[in-house]
Amino acid sequence: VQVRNDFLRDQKADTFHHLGLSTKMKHFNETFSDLKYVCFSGSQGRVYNMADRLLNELNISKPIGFQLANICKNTDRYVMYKVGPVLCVNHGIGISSSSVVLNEIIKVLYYSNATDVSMFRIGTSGGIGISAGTVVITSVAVDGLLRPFLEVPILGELVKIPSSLSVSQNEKLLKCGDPSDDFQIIPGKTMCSWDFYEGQARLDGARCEFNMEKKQAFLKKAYDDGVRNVEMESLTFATMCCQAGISASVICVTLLNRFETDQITVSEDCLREWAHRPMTVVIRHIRSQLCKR
Ligand code: R2B
Ligand code: URA
Repeated sequence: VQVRNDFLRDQKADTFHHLGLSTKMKHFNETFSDLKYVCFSGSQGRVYNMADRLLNELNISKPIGFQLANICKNTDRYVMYKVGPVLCVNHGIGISSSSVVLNEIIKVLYYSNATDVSMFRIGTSGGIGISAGTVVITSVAVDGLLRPFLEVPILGELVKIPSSLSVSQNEKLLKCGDPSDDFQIIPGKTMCSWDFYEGQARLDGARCEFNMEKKQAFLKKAYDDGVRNVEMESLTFATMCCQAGISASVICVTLLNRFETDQITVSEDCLREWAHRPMTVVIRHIRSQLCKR
């Protein structure tokens, strides 16, 4: 895992403010040096569910009475669980929150000399022109102008950060479907917006200055450009992991078809079941990769 920052090489210790961790903590290196996979999800609950499933589905040996422990217990910003070589962390909502946690996790992996690390964002999204419940593996993350890079103001100037996701890892994930699955796994571009409402062409925000025709025309333009879903963090993953030399994939279930509606009205049970779909695909992938190690 690489960092693009020469200042870090001379730094004696580093504090990860939002994780409630520091390199000075006892057992810091041992805790993280064997990590091979980091699975991110937006919410704390989904991260716990993923860790719990990994514990039961990966054949990880555990002492009787073992319980998952939150490594970030010194803060309530993020939660983090370690299951063998897999770390599960939540990233919150949006580019800002996911950028903060990715900066800190990449540094944690760098300081602890972790090698050959893969990262996954296991999330939810709005589908474009595909049935709700479909799992989309992001081929290219694009911004709200459908451009494949992240543009951020740094020192008073707009800087374009290139983005890229792992083609080979995506191919493997695409093959992780099972004939018994009642959902499809498809590749597609993902639009990463800065906002859930106007930024995603929604008509139901507290502010909306366009009409239905304009919304549909934009979604059609995105669809024609290959975009199949919209969410709020894929560009952070595609830029930060690419620059750190980490294979990254973004795999999201779609909760609605945006050509049809803006509101997410499926039942809670259905949402819960759908949220497990991308987890199932990633667990199958990790299991098959661990067998080869
Ligand atoms: C998908 O769902 C969240 C917004 O509801 C956001 O984190 C995202 O990318
Ligand atoms: N997450 C998003 O960002 N957009 C949606 O429409 C659904 C989930």
